[in-house]
Amino acid sequence: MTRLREEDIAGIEARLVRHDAELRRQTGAGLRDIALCAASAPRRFARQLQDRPVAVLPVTTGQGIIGGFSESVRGILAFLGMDAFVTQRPDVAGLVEAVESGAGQVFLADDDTCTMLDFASHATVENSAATGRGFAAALALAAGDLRGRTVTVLGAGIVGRSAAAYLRDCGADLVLYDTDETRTAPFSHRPHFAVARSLREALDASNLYFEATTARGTIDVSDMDEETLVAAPGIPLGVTDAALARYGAHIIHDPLELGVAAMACELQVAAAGVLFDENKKIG
Ligand code: 2YC
Repeated sequence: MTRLREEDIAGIEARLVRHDAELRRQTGAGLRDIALCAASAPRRFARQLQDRPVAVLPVTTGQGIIGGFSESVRGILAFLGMDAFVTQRPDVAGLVEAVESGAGQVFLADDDTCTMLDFASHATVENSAATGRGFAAALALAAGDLRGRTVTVLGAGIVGRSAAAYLRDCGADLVLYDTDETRTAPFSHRPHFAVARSLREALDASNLYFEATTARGTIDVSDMDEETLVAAPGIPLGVTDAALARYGAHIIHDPLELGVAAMACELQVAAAGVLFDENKKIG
């Protein structure tokens, strides 16, 4: 999992309104509606997001706290309409504080796992898979009807594979490419999936790109035109500066917002689903 740097997330809270407006221009939907699509959540869940406080818990293990990370997560959750706060203390003391303050959910991340948990339902979500669905939902909204269209997925890690599954459910055919062939091998005989043997072949297969690699400059200005759409969760951004300068409006990217928003919406759906089932059992 790529570890964000302080400079990657600086200014997220201050530019949330502007980023939401950019997402609306690119996809027709704002951050929260994209996340609700990623979670396959009925519109009624929009209300569900606001029912219990969420504690964001700094974690000092491993490489330690990333300056601004917890505050950025809190800002994103608050932007979705959730009652979110950062605990005063980190680690175990922070968890005690979260529980004692009546939080219904907690968001925390160490160097290996980034998750959001719901106490009542025991539901959990994980950042990478949710990020894949968040960016895939944005690409699907921007592209319109994906049935019969091909999407190229660059990078077949958890994010890329999660996006590929979501985009397949939207009716797309997928072309996957990864430098590590063991990651794409499982897809080579799956209907509606193809594995590209080179980056060039993958880029030539479509003008809808999902860039989920850890490489820089995967997509260049010569790979794009006015019809191209790119969803790029990869950190660092896998699009060259020249491509960004010329086609920035066609490139959906942020370091944390869509992933956290998708996690939050998926957790509400999962938690409500469990509680709904339990109510059904009780009923
Ligand atoms: O500040 C803190 O609490 C740190 N322990 C947070 C470490 C997050 C490490 N993970 C990442 O930087 C990225 C994020 C996009 C989420 C997943 N990986």
